Amino acid sequence: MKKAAPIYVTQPYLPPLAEFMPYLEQIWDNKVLTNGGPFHQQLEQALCEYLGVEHLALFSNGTLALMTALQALRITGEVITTPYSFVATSHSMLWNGIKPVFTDIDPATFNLDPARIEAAITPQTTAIMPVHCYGYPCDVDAIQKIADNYNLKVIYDAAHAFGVKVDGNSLLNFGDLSVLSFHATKVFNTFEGGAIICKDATTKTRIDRLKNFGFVNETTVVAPGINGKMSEINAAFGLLQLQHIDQALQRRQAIDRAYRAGLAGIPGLQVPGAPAATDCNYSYFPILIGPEYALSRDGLYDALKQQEIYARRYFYPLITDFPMYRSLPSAHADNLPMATIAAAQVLCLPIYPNLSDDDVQRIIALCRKPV
Ligand code: T4K
Repeated sequence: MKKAAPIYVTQPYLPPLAEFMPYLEQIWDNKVLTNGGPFHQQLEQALCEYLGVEHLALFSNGTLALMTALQALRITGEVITTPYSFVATSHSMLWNGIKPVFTDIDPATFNLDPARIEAAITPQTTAIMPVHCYGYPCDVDAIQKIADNYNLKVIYDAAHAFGVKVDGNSLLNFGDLSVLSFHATKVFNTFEGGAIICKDATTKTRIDRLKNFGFVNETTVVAPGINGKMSEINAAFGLLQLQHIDQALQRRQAIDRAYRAGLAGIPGLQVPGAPAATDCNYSYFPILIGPEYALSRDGLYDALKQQEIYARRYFYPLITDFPMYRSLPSAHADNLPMATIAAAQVLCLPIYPNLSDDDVQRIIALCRKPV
């Protein structure tokens, strides 16, 4: 019998190569490779329309976009954030000389628990950087209330939240800024890429300058900017991806439904979900493995691995376990009991448009009977 191909936690969606050729021909003809060329302009416009946001600045990746978002709002001192994320969230602060202050998550959403934020505010606090983990919306209203009371900025790390809506409104419209990632592993990818979403033209201009070394024109530099520009190849690919995104999201939704049906009622295996009134993007499929399950979380991870199914423990270890954060007082496990449990229990199962129904059923069967 033919051996099954390995299955990874995700696989990038790629449209037919032939559809990309005309874009490449255009780039080869006009010789504009970067620095805000025509595809870059078109993709910014197209994404604003698709996502339902006012202003969007493209970046070469999500991490540079996070770093620039902090610069754009002149954030200093301390920023309250979550330990339950990809390490880029808090790395963006260290690169800006900012001290991250970690607070615990709400186990229902894996996102910052607003009830924990207030106690962590000090005179040095200038902002909150929550993450819409797995694309599950943060409690945006409660977070905004705290921000308003204490005059803090809110920058959402929305790397997982492409296309997510709450009550029909884009999740990206909350807070002062939101940051997307278009990395290969994301729902919408441009190979590498990212974006900052902002609400007014003045901020957009500042962000555009910051991502281009601070240049205003040929001879004027107004800020110590960086090179964060998205290239024309990436932007062209994004335009093509956008034509396929609805189909890709539908397929993700079908897989999500199949998993939910197939994994229901297994002792010790919980399937969390986004709050009602959320239009999800099905970017990840986290499950929680409790003590009543037949194996430990790592036992299931290994059992799947033996079958060449590479689920991932997003997010284990917690950011606060890494050496550059470990010694911060807020990084102590006693301060983060819910995040600590989530990091020990979560396993993200494979989900991506090209995952076949047969493979989904095979993964379900293995989760049902792992030994
Ligand atoms: N904030 C948050 C909350 C984030 O999750 C991320 C990124 C960021 C900020 C930063 O955004 P970027 O600067 O990346 O735009 C992956 C991604 O590299 C990372 O982008 C992502 N979060 C994170 C959650 O996941 P790894 O270390 O798990 O990647 P890797 O290479 O192990 O990929 C996972 C699987 O995907 C592989 O086993 C196979 C498959 N894969 C991967 C790549 C890169 C492919 O099939 N093709 C590919 O090209 O971090």
